[in-house]
Parts: sequence; structure tokens; C-alpha cells
Amino acid sequence: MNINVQQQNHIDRAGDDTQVFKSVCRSCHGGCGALLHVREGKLVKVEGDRASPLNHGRLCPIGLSTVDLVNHPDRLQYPKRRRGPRGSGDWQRISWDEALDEISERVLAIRDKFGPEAIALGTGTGRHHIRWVSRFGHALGTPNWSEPGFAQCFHPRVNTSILTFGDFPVSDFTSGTPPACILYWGHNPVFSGPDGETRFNVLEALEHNPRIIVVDPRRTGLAEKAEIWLQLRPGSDDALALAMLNVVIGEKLYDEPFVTQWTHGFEALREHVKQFTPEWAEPITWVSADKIRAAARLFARTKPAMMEWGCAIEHTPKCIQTIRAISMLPALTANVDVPGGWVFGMHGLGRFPSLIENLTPEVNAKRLGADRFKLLGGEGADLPAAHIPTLLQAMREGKPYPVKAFLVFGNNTLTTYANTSLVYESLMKLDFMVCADLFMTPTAELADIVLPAAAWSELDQLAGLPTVAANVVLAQQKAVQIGECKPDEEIFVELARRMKLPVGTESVKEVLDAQLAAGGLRMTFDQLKQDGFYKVPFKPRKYEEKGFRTPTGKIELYSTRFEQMGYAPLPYYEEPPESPLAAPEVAKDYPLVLTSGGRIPFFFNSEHRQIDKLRRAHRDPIAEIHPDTAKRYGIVKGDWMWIETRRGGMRQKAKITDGIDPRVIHVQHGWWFPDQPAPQYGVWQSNANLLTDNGPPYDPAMGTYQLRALLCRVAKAPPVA
Ligand SMILES: Nc1nc2c(c(=O)[nH]1)N[C@H]1C(S)=C(S)[C@@H](COP(=O)(O)OP(=O)(O)OC[C@H]3O[C@@H](n4cnc5c(=O)[nH]c(N)nc54)[C@H](O)[C@@H]3O)O[C@H]1N2
Ligand SMILES: Nc1nc2c(c(=O)[nH]1)N[C@H]1C(S)=C(S)[C@@H](COP(=O)(O)OP(=O)(O)OC[C@H]3O[C@@H](n4cnc5c(=O)[nH]c(N)nc54)[C@H](O)[C@@H]3O)O[C@H]1N2
Ligand code: SF4
Ligand SMILES: [Mo]
Repeated sequence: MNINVQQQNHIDRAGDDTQVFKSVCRSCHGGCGALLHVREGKLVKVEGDRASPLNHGRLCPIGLSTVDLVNHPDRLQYPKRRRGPRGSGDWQRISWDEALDEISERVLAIRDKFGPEAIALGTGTGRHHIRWVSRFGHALGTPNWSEPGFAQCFHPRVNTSILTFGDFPVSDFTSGTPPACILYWGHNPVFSGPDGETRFNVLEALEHNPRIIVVDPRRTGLAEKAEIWLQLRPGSDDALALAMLNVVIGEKLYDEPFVTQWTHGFEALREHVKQFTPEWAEPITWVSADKIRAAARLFARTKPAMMEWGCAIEHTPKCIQTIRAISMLPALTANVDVPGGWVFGMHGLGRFPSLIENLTPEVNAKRLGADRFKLLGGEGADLPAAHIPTLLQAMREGKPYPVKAFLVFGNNTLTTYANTSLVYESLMKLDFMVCADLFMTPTAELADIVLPAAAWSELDQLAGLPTVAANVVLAQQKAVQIGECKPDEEIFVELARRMKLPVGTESVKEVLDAQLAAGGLRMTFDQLKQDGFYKVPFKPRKYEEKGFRTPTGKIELYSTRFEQMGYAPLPYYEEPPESPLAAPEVAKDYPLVLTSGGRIPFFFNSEHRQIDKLRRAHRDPIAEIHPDTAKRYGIVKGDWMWIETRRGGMRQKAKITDGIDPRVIHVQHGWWFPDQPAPQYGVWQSNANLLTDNGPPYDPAMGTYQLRALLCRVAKAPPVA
């Protein structure tokens, strides 16, 4: 119980008046149990909660820096209104009443003049308040909200899995059975621990010495441990997966009784993948046919096997079919809903009240991109979102209709959306922009009003983890108050009340209680807070009772829903549009394959660059290059390297490593420099998205654009002053 924790700690630390609050770190998607030590209203220490099943007392470097984050002198502490022109950096302090009144008036005026769809909401990945952003949009009557993760990360996997399996499978790290084999596909959870696990669950699974297969163009720590490392060409994951399916089916390595009883369309798949032999895949993927065979055999013959997949497969414009193909490996080998394999969640949290029912079918149909990308914005989406490139076009050009206001709650748009120059141009065209954040960012500098958001340790919330599965439900609790900071959730409730919206005006606590009730947990948020977390007892093979929640009641290898929506029912191979094979003319000038965004343990996307401790651990943006390539371009250790695509160029410091193919360059994403002068904070210097494109082609079902597998060239850059 929280009270006990406080009392125990009080006793443990006799003579010390520290209070200890049991909470959950949300500085990444994770959700590590954390104990927040507070003295005289100030956060003085954070430690991992040993009772938490997700981290057993450990925290990563970011979690361990929470005190530095919360008490950082640069934290936004009160609302501000811009005085000069957009982007001038001239700000004036205002009160919350002034800020909320002005937002309400200006947003309602835009709604009256242009319709609610002219107001867009924006947010970032997997935050505590992510679902509240669309909820507020729906209450306001707009279908347009966006988050870089919806078309680019995680949700392609969620939506595809729901259509294929009827639910979203995650690796089983909580039932107690260790995996005998783990396939890491475009995923490095030891650093990122994003959604199906925390990085500590991953480390614990490794203690049982599973057989490891890694699919990654870089030699990561996991690749070093792996029995088989498939060092593929970035963007060729679909070809590799199809060739592995060819081996699993051709060599009869699949689980025949399971496949017969529980999958739909096996014969069609068998015929379809005959063409995708490992020999066919070798020149496309740069992986030898022998290795492809060995990996397929190892995965299929070692049980239980789990698959850990990451966002690398969602950063190319044919991500949905890639995901479908990869997901068939655990399906054919019956590693679905078995302990130590891939499992469906226990859904300890019910559906979040998104208020989407507040939108009429006509308004839903207006969601930008919904007509084309049904898995992102239409009938195939679990929670429909707007298509970012289409949204930006509506801001810039007023087509297909004008978007005049952008209310951003936790996203540094200039760093994490593709094609920063175009994003900047789009934001500069807005009539009204609001940005709620912990810190001033290059994006917040473009706003009309900036709001100081509360960090995770400053608010009450629920976390159901792994994301979507919610096998564990945890209570995050407010330990401190910083300045006038407010939780995003409360800002939405206050705005909804001020705007006199018909829905969305309940208190935060009422919504948290409703979520617990919808998940079947017989407790209120206050009761959960006493215990800290609730672990829902795990039940394997849930499909045996009622089948899979798909139209055929089976895992749809051949997807009836895809077919119905006009998308390919069987996965296929397609080159990334800007690749040496698809665009040989471009490759003449830009001969290297560029990939971006491999996570590091010190920063979360564009965040944490202002935290000294973390910047000391990782000072500069780092680009990886092979020694032979570096030599060819006259680049030596420690040089700043100029990396350029058809969109533009930027500089990062060269790390010369033979852990990357000589034909590939890897750059980090999210870079800006809080230590450089406002209002731009060096966002035009080392930002990966100066290199990326948000133009077509997009994934036909999801609208995904390309953040990896592009073409680039490099040169030595002059040193940065
Ligand atoms: N080139 C390239 N680009 C990428 C990627 C890549 O690999 N390569 N990865 C993509 C992926 S997968 C994703 S998900 C996106 C991530 O993109 P985002 O999730 O949008 O991440 P950030 O842009 O870092 O925005 C997070 C902002 O939220 C603020 N913040 C933190 N906590 C809170 C809070 O509680 N409330 C509020 N209001 N603000 C808060 C932070 O200070 C920060 O400014 O980036 C994408 N962009
Ligand atoms: N510390 C920290 N944790 C994070 C984040 C962070 O910024 N920092 N970001 C969060 C977010 S938004 C997300 S989505 C997750 C992402 O976390 P992960 O899913 O683990 O993704 P990444 O680390 O971006 O990329 C995983 C691996 O993909 C490889 N890769 C690059 N291109 C390709 C390719 O074309 N194919 C294949 N198969 N592999 C490729 C990279 O070399 C990298 O090692 O992490 C989350 N957690
Ligand atoms: S892994 Fe994520 S949740 Fe855990 S301590 Fe690090 S930032 Fe916090
Ligand atoms: Mo992400």
C-alpha cells in the first residue's frame, strides 16, 4: 500500500522526513515501477521498484535521470503567449485563465468559420495522455488528430494483427515460461524496450540462454550474441520474410495440426510463396540463401519461440504486407498464445472511452487520408488517425480543405516528422498553434501559446502494459507539483468545460475509474494506487474457447478483411521506392543506403538532450559508416560527416565500424540542441528528417512514408564551431 510505502520508508529512513510514492516511469513506452522520494515538496531521488513485475527494481539511464528532468531549470513552468511574429522567439508570461480562454475562443472561432475538421490535434508516441488527445478531438468534433507512431510505428503492427489474428500478440515475458528461441526482427529492445516488454524483461529472458536470431543491418549487442545474424539490406524485410515462409512451408517445418485447425488460406499461401526461394531473396536482401534457410529452420524447430519485432519494419512504405509476412512465422509454427511464445493480452484495461461515437459518419469520412488509407483512418483502424502528409498539405495549401489550427500535446514536430523543411513550411501557414510540452523546443517556438505540461511524476494515470495487451495494470501517481505545470489530461477537461462541449467534460479520475471497470477489475483508481499494480492471471490458448476474433474464426493467412477493403490478401514483395534496385539513376549520385533512428539508451526520440548527465554519456549525434567506405570518402575517426539525400543534408559525427555493411549508413534521429540559441536550437544541423521524405508512394493501406532505406551520399564536413 502506498501509505505503507510511505510509512515503511519513513521508518527505514528514521530521522528523515522523506515521503516515498509508488509510481510508474513513463519516460519511454515502458512502465518500470518507480519509487519517487519527495522531501519538502521536491523530488530528491528515484529508484526502481523491486515489487514491479516489469523491471524488478531496475531503471535505465533515462529513468535514473528523472530528478534531473523534473527539476530542470529549463522546464516550462507557466503558460506563455507569443508577442512577435510566428517563430520570433518573443514570449510573454500569461495566466492559465488567459491561456485557456484564448485557446477556447480562437479554436471555437475557427470551428465556426471553417468547420471542426479545420482544427487538428497532434501528439507524440505512447505517452500517458495519448488517448486523451484523440478523445478531446472527438469531443470537439474533429476527426483530425495525428501522432507519428500511427502510420510509422507500432499501430501498423496493431491494426494488421487485429485483422490477421483478431488481437495483438506480444512476447510472453510475464507468465514465467522462458522462450527457447527469440527472433529479433528490426528491433533492439535492450535499448528501446518499447511496447511488448520492458528492456528488463528482455534481459531476464536472455538469462535463460535462448537461441537467438537477429534481423538487423547493424551488428547490435543482440546480433553479437546471436546464433544467426541476418545482416539484411535496409528495406528488404518483406523479401526475407517471404523466403523464410518458403522454407518453413517447403520443408514442412510448420505445425500441421495447428495450421489445419486454426489457420485460413494455408493452401493459397503455400502456392503463393513457392516463387520466393532463398536463392531469389539472396540478391535482394544481401543475405545468403544458406543463412535464410538456417534461420527459418532454427525458428521453426525450437519451441517455444517468440518474435520481437520493432519499428524498423514500419519505416518503409510497404509496411503492412511486411508485417503480415513476418507475423506468419509464429503463426505457422504454432507459437501463438502459448507460454514463452507470442501471446494475446489479458486486457486488464477496457477500451478507453475515445468518444469517437461523437463523430457522425460524414465527419469520420472527412478524416484526412481516410478515403485512401483504411488501416490508418478508416474501417481497418483500431483507432483512426489522420494521414500526416495529407494533414500538412491541408495546412500549406488548404487542400482538400483548410486546416487552420494545430494543437500539439507532446511532439517536437520539426524533429520527428519526415521532411523537416516541408513541416516547417506547413506550420508557418497556420492561423493558430498551441504547444504543450515540458520544455521549449524548436516546434514550441512556432506556437502562438505554449502550455507547461506536467511530467509523469506529476500526475495520476493508469498504465496497461504491455501496450494493448495490458497483462499488468499499474497506477502512476502524482508525487510533486512543478510551477504551474498541468497534466495534459486536465488541460483537455478544462478546455472541454470552457468550450461547453457536449462530451469529454468528466474529471480525469472518473475516466480512470471507467477504464478499470471496463477491464473487469473490481477496484477504483484510488484502490489500485494503494497496491501499485495488478497482474491479470495469464491464460494460454484462449482461442480454443471461441476461436480467433477474425471473420473466419482462424488466423487469416489469406486475409478476408484485406480482400474486402481492396488490399492484397496475401503478402508480397515490393522494393522501397528510393533503393539501388528501384532507382538506379538516383543511386548513381547517391550510392549509399541510408537508414535512421536505431535507438540509444540515453535519449527518447527528440528528448533529454538538455539533461547534462545523459549528454555527458552521449554528447554528439553519431552516424555509422564502414571503414572501407570511410576511407573512400576520406573520413577518419571523430570527423563530422556531411550526409545528403535528394531532400537536403545534415552533419553527424562519424563512428567507423565494421558492424555495418560498406554500402549502408546509419544516422541517429531526434537531434536538436537545447544548448544552442533559441528559437531554432540548431534544429537544422543534425536532424535526420532533413534527409527523409514524406511524399508518395505510401503504404496503400496505412499511408506509411519512408524513414529508412533511402539513398544518400557522404563527405567530410567542416568541424562545428
Ligand atoms: N528519421 C527518423 N524519424 C523518426 C524515427 C526514426 O527512427 N527515424 N522514429 C519515428 C518514431 S517510431 C516515432 S514514434 C516518432 C516519435 O516522435 P514523438 O513521439 O513525437 O517524439 P518527440 O518529437 O521527441 O516528441 C516528444 C515531445 O513530447 C514532450 N513531452 C514529454 N512528456 C510529455 C508530457 O507528458 N506531456 C507533454 N505535453 N509533452 C511531453 C517532449 O519534451 C518532446 O518535446 O519519431 C519518428 N521519427
Ligand atoms: N532509449 C530509447 N528507447 C526508445 C526510443 C528512443 O528514442 N530511445 N524510442 C521509442 C520508439 S518511438 C520506438 S518505435 C521504439 C523503437 O525501438 P526498436 O523497435 O528497437 O527500433 P530501433 O532501435 O529504431 O531499430 C531497431 C533496429 O532496426 C535496425 N534497422 C534499421 N533499418 C532496418 C531495416 O530496414 N530492417 C531491419 N530489419 N532492421 C533495420 C537498426 O539497426 C536497429 O538496430 O523504441 C522506443 N524506445
Ligand atoms: S526503460 Fe523506460 S520506463 Fe523503464 S526506466 Fe527507462 S525510461 Fe523509464
Ligand atoms: Mo515509435
